[in-house]
Amino acid sequence: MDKYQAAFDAIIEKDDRVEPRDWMPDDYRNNLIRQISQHAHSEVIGMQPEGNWLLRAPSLRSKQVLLAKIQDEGGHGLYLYSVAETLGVSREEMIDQLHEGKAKYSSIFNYPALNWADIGAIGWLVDGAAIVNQVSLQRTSYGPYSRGMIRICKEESFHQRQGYEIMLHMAKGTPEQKEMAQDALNRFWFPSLMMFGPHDADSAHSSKAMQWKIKRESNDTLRQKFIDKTVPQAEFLGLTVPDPNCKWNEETGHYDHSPFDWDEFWAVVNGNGPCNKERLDHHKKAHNDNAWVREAAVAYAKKTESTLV
Ligand code: BYC
Repeated sequence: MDKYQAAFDAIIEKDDRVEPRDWMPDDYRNNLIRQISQHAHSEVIGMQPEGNWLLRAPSLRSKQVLLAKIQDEGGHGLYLYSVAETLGVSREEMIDQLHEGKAKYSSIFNYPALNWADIGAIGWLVDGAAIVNQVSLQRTSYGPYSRGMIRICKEESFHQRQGYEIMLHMAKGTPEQKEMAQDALNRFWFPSLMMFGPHDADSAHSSKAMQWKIKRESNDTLRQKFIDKTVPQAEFLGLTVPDPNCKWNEETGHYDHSPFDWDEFWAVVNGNGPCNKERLDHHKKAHNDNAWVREAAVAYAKKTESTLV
């Protein structure tokens, strides 16, 4: 084995972090670029369903809080694009791959946010699922990704509370508000569980990613953690998880669940969800409309550089 591979293996073995200056196998680098760029795209595309409700927030306070949350998501996208850039891919390339349909983003953002209760469900369930995944990724083997996750998780916990607060108000509000909260939970429950990806046996990248300690826990382990944390939160709200088989199992020490509709999952992942086209079209339009900002920034940087010389 050559000395570079041996040095890389030692870092992984010792649970140290791989840094951008370190030699790493091409497959490790490419797997990270794939996952981190998809993660970044998810943060940015994920601003759309919530952004749709900014001008219809029911109070000034809720509008301020939602605005802060959405800005955080944009910030997470920026940290993650920067992390991916340390692996030798440019932001332009990543955006092109998104626009060409070669890079994915989380399936959950292809579902519509139909009303204010959905904003609660997104913060509670979608950010809640993201936290479970991202807490695990704080220990990922690539240093810049791991450090980015630590900061992102701090912000995500505020997001989860923002959503849970909305759900609490609605679930304890009028019967109509409670019905809206229940309806939002009904629609977002299974799509949130599918954020964790396919079952372990069908997860193409998991085995290598776990070996390299990019992923520290499997898709199914994280999904189960999320279910176990979230069902009692639903009970506290007086709401019912839309799964008759979701019951505490004394033997396993976990909640059971029904099988998932993987046909729906793959349809959404492969571009045929309710909002895939809308989300991508919106991103492309914003990217093209704002090209002048990027051009101005580059021109300014060049001018500053020539003044300095
Ligand atoms: N949606 O081998 P697998 C947020 C793809 S945003 C779409 O298990 P892997 C927020 C997968 O990419 C935070 N595609 O893959 C923002 C692969 O396809 P490719 C979102 C999915 O990578 C705004 C194929 O299926 N969090 O919090 O080992 C507002 C096979 O899967 C999905 C992240 O992005 C999916 N759900 O594991 C509110 C977490 N699942 O690449 C909130 C970072 C799987 O071969 N990502 N696929 O074409 C990860 O942790 C991992 O990539 C996953 C999948 C666990 C998602």
